[in-house]
Amino acid sequence: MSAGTSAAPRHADAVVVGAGFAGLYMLHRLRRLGMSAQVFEAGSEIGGTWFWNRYPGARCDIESLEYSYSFDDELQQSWHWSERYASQPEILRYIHHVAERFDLRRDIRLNTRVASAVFDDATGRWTVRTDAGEVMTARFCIMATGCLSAAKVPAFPGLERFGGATYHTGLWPEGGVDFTGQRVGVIGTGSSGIQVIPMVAKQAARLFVFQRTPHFSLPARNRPLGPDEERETKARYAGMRKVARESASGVAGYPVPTHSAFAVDASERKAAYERHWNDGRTAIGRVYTDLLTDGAANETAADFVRDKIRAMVRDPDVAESLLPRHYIGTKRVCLDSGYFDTYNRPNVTLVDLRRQPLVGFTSRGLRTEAATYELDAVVFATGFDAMTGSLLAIDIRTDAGASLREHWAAGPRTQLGLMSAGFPNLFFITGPGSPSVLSNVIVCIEQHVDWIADCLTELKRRHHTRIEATRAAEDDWVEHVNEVANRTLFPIANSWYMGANVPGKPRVFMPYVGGVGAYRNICDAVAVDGYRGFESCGD
Ligand code: N01
Repeated sequence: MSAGTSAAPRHADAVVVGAGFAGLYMLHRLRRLGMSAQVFEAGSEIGGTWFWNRYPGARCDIESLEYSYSFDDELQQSWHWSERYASQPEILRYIHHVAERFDLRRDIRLNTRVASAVFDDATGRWTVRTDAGEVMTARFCIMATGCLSAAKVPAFPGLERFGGATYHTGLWPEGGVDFTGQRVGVIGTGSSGIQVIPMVAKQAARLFVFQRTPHFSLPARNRPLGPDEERETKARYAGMRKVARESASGVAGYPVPTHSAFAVDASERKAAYERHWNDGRTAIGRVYTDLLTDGAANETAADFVRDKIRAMVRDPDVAESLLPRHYIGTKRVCLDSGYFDTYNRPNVTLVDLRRQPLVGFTSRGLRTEAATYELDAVVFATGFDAMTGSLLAIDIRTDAGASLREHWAAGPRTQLGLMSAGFPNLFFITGPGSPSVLSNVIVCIEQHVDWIADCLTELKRRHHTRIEATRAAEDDWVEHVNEVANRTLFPIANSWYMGANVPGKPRVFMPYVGGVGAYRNICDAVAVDGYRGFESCGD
């Protein structure tokens, strides 16, 4: 049946929404369970985040040898990474390689956005409708929609009047963009802005960076990956992956803190931060045990990085504007290649929106309370409706009248980030309430996919067809997620982790901050206890 027809629905054991890292591995596992599956992907190609975020400078902030699948040893031994931190094109090539290697494409429908998913209690099946009108039913519906895939352009006054070109980093045109000779504005200085700004600066005639909140960023110290380093890492891959799975962040190479920042004197602290700075990783918040729980401890690291920024930016006034004020690590720490040095270029101007708030667009550019800026193009590096945006964009409901949008109206509610009470056989991969975005997400994806696959195997063993989170377990988990977050400095920051970047979004800390290894143990214990907090039955 072709998309766009109103022919009879097709049927599969499972529908998977999204063909990024999560959807591809889920499909592979479903096949190995002998289940039929259909993956729907809105993009014109597979890759998820790494398909959409193809802006110049896009690069992973976790080392390539760790930011990759671990489920197949031959795959991890045979794939060659060329750089310490892989660029977006290289990661996309890897994803394509995986799809070919495991023959995944034949069950993936591209250019197809899922519009709704409705659970029918009588049949125990989900009916999934695409925006082209195709209908498919499946026993299980698995959301592999990604945590950062609903790109967000704020409602800037006058945007519709602007005659120049506009781009969002998370929806970058496939053919690329040539800014040569242009006057370009970039709005946003989070991870995406910090990566794209140095690249645009090299090409454009003039670049104006419109910054509302400065972010902490550390030098990536990216470099080609030497053959010895690659060989040596691959020789100990099994052990390294195990350490990553049991670690707090899903990264084997991150430091494991052993004592408070105040257990050592200021010069020793500075030396430790200096080593970290020179090392080129983002995990500065993991140097001491209390950096993310104690404001005074945190300030020792934050001040260290602020001093580095002052030293890198020649104009002291510009440097002052670039100094972040939040606790370091409570918003994602960025990893950059020449970001702060970009402000020393004669063709780059920082527009500090805290000093001159943005009024809006004119037909020819942007206006602040202090000046107007004529621009040929504007890049929105303004982020995403994170964690819930792509899920709630789909109308997910049951025929008994439950709606996920209503259920999550005051913030996402899940049991372990995997399921939501009232929505049988609906799974989330790296859903809210799981470590996901606070970690090496591929480690979390593999853990969730494996957990779901084991759960489906257990259902089959029980001759059951339905599983659902209980309301009591969901309530307990939501309370636990909040309680653990409230022991840290995270909820203080106006971050997208808190939903603070989307007007009207409930202010709730969405990921689970208890650590990847600890979380895995909880999920495993739940399964060993006969899927405690879930109820299963036959039709
Ligand atoms: O988005 P962000 P992102 N007027 O939300 C500004 C991952 N990622 O796409 O902070 C003016 O962090 C906003 O300002 P403020 C990573 O997890 C990873 O950069 O709201 N400015 C902020 O500066 C990351 O955390 C990689 O005051 C406005 C920026 O836009 C996540 O994706 C690379 C505004 C948005 O920053 C999201 O990063 C890229 C307005 N109305 C992304 N609205 C790597 O692996 C928003 N802003 C390296």
